[in-house]
Amino acid sequence: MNNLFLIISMTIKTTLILILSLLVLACSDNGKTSSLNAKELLYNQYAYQTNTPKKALLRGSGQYFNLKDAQGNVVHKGRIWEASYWPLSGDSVSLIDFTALNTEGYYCLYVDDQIICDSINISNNAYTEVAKASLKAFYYNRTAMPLTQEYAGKWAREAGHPDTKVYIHRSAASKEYPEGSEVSSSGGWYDAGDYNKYIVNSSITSYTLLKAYDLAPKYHSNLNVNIPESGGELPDILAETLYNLKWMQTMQDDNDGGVYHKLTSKKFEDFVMPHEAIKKRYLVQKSTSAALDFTATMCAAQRVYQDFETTKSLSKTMLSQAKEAWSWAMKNPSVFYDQPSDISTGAYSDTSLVDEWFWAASELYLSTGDKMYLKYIDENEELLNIPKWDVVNTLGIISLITSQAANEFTHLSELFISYVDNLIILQENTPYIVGLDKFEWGSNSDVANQAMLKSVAYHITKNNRYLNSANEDYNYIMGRNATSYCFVSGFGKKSPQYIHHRPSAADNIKEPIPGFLIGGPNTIVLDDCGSEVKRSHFPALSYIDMECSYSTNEIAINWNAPLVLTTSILDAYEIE
Ligand code: 9MR
Ligand code: 9MR
Repeated sequence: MNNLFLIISMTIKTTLILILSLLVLACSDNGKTSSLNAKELLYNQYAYQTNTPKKALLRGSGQYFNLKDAQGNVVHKGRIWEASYWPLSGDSVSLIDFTALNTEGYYCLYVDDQIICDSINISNNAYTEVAKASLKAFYYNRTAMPLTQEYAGKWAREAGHPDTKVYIHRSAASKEYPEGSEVSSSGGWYDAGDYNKYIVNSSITSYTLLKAYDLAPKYHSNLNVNIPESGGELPDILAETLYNLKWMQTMQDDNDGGVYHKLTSKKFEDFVMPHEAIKKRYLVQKSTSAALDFTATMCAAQRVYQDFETTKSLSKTMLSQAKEAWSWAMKNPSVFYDQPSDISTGAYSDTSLVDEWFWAASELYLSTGDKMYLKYIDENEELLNIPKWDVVNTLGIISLITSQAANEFTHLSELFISYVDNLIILQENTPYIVGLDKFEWGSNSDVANQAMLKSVAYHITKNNRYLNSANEDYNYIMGRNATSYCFVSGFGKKSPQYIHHRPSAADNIKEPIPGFLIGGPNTIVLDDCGSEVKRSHFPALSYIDMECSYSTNEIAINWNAPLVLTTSILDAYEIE
């Protein structure tokens, strides 16, 4: 009897899995054939900014399109060009260009007189709310303090992880702090959908937010995102970043200047609220990469915070801590992070530190003016690339070429601009108008980081071409991509609902916490939701809005920061 029941239930389960797989397959790789006659518009689902290029993409064919306003008047007509195929998405799309339409409003798009979409928004205000929400997202990821209703609205929650009592892990034991010693290392942001805090990733994130301020100080001085510090001396973006920097400062061992790589539980916590995640936490191994990234970030911070009364003296401490960390790295140049066997959380390990040396030396030079650092800048110069947690030399270049010492580094400015020009060529030659030729874990952050480089290129050259190109990256993120999702939680007609983010999953609130950029499509881990959930093998399409998909649907501080930078720069330069 039991066996019979088992066989029947297994048959039902297998049939269900088969149907589900067929459905998923039909919506992914085979979508090409099944949607041959269906037309789908891929577009910025939030808003196109007036006076910028406005492009959408059509899946499926058509001869011509027109746009009608709310009264039903045709306000724009255009031809639809032949579709082009992209091997990374496995489908073909045609360009729909309505750049010439510059009147604010909501429009309906018709292809060959058939309605395709009724909610294209053209607005003078296409960036502000996204800039604010993506910055506010950092507040929602704060550790060690309650999020009150006044600031967090329905996402108010109890404080999690005070981290006033964490333990020295075996890998971090020293004479002064033997294994098991209790220390305090409070504050900062959760890294991502998990509850740990990692120096390497905190560094690039904090730096990027500081750069967003540095490129548009006036804009940020007026941007209020309603956090507890709003209205104080510091602009919100600097107050928010300081919340994390102060935690980073506690990660240095003041006996030797070394910096612990991470503060973490041994294993990832379950999907529970922060205050319910109470596994013991540890300071784990000092590393050279942590020391160098810490050096760079503290120097960049020192130069920003020295201009404010309330943080003047703190900024001096930041610089002396940076120098201590640099000295430690000089004495310990090859201490690569090596994940201890009893720890399984994020590793952020890196064995190629040329770029970290370059970045740290660049920032030290800018903070001290000491020519001895020039030697390290010269020795460690590398080719430009898209910034990432383990590829940071471009951050050093950005600092040098946007600094008062920029005239000493004109060759780097030239290299930088020609690198960005090539990104634009790639973007212009890709059917999806995005400069990606591969999809990594966090592919959306590669798009956002490209937009950051273009924002910097605009800052240097004042050539609109760079802002227009950054704007195309923004349009990709807001929905004009192969998955047809708007990748920022809380925005757009179709956006992620089940992000891999423990508080969003455990809070019993239907909507995910807004303002988070999800990692986005890639094929690096295809079975994070189990082998029965099939994802597309085409990397640009390989995304699933399920909580289990940590490789495509997680959020992370280092992915959000370039979105803050780009949207705030696009917004600022509209009004400045
Ligand atoms: O939740 C974890 C996420 O933050 C990480 O990015 C990811 C990759 O390291 O791992 C997630 O945790 C998963 C673990 O790796 C495997 N078991 C399931 C965990 C939760 O989905
Ligand atoms: O962003 C990281 C990505 O480049 C790596 O391929 C991936 C696997 O190691 O880890 C990502 O970082 C995760 C970190 O390890 C733990 N917190 C969540 C991060 C985002 O997924």
